[in-house]
Amino acid sequence: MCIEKDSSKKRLRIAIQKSGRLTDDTEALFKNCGIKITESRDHLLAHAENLPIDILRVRDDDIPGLVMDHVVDLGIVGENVLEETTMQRAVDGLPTGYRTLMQLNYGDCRLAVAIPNEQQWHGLQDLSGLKIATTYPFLLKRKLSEQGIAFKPVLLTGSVEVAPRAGLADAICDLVCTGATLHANGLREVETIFTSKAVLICRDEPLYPEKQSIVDLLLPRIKGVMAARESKYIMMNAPKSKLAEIRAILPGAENPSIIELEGESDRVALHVVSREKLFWETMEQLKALGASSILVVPIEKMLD
Ligand code: PRT
Ligand code: ZN
Repeated sequence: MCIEKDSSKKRLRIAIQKSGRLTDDTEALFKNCGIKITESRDHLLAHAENLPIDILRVRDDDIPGLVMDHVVDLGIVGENVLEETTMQRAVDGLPTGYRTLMQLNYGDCRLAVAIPNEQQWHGLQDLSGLKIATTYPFLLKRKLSEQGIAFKPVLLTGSVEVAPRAGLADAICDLVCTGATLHANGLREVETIFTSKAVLICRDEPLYPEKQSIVDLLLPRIKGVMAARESKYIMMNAPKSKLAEIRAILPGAENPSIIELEGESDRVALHVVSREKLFWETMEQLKALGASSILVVPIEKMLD
């Protein structure tokens, strides 16, 4: 009992989605942050080998509540689920406190209203009095009541996109990523209700110092992993006379390193980290300015 209590003070507990759209990216993020977990995904509770971190694998819908009820210290969940659950819990009189530590660079989607292709659309007012199938009644209600629109929610936790064809609803409000699901079901997207990404959240009370120090270690690592994913290391040889023009077209680049090229007085090597994607068009512009041997290399880790 004593040991259990002690370890709950020292080991940081993080809830993540057990199996779903956030799982691969979350597991990859942890791996790139140097968190070593050998236990398979079937384990509800996994212990990191090299850091005092325990991972709790659960359904995404349970993650906000686990953080708000102080069962875990941190959680990774989509903002859509977080906002919806917060509103539901407020109505149920349950605790709703949490802190967002960081928005992450995956899990992108939008909650959107879609209607059958053949139905006309003039604006949100068209939804007045309609039956709308959704898993997110609170987010939808918040948006529509801002416009003074009353609707009839049809609560579905899955297969929302078949509701109009099945005669259960006139429209739907569901998560969309590529839009392929809507298209395949004869629906068209007409209004975005909420845009979402995965977020790292923390319980709203101070953590034990041991746990806080792990969070302090983890946050710069997560930032570093995300920055690395979005950055590229660019190398090229270029004429000295064009350096200013070349630097001007490199997106989000910091000061480059300029290196002498042996045996060449008018050309140098230029190395730079670019914080944005480098498109073919930019590479072609660089080439037109006289750059050669242009290399764009992925970065694995980054610490500012
Ligand atoms: O079992 P568990 O409850 O944990 O998982 P789940 O089935 O409830 O959630 P899951 O794994 O589908 O999604 C987890 C989170 O990923 C969501 O809460 C969002 O934050 C995020 N996310 C990102 C998405 C999508 N993209 C997404 N496209 N969640 C769901 N979808 C579904 C959508 O509901 C629709 O059925 O994908 C379909 C549409 O995709 P497109 O690409 O055809 O538009
Ligand atoms: Zn879910």
